[in-house]
Amino acid sequence: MSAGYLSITNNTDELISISRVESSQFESVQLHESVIEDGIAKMHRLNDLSIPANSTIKLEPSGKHLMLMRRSDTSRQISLRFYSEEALLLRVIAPLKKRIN
Ligand SMILES: [Cu+2]
Repeated sequence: MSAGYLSITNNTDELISISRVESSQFESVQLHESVIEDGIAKMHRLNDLSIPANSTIKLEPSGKHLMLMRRSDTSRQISLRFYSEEALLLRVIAPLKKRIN
């Protein structure tokens, strides 16, 4: 299992909601949020990711992130597609890194 971190900027005047993320290199990609409950770090699955008009959200460790499950190749680059309902919003190519903490 891998985690995906990135910043996404919405430079339109309308809220954008990302409802689905896909990668042909993983069996599934989920939107997650890390929270602390009773002193224990947990992750929740999110149904979507809202980016308010003219703002940037950060997917980062101990916050919202992508959970990339069951990888099906060995490439050093990960290709991701972000959708709002059926509309493709964004394509991202990201490097794969070893966890450093
Ligand atoms: Cu997660």
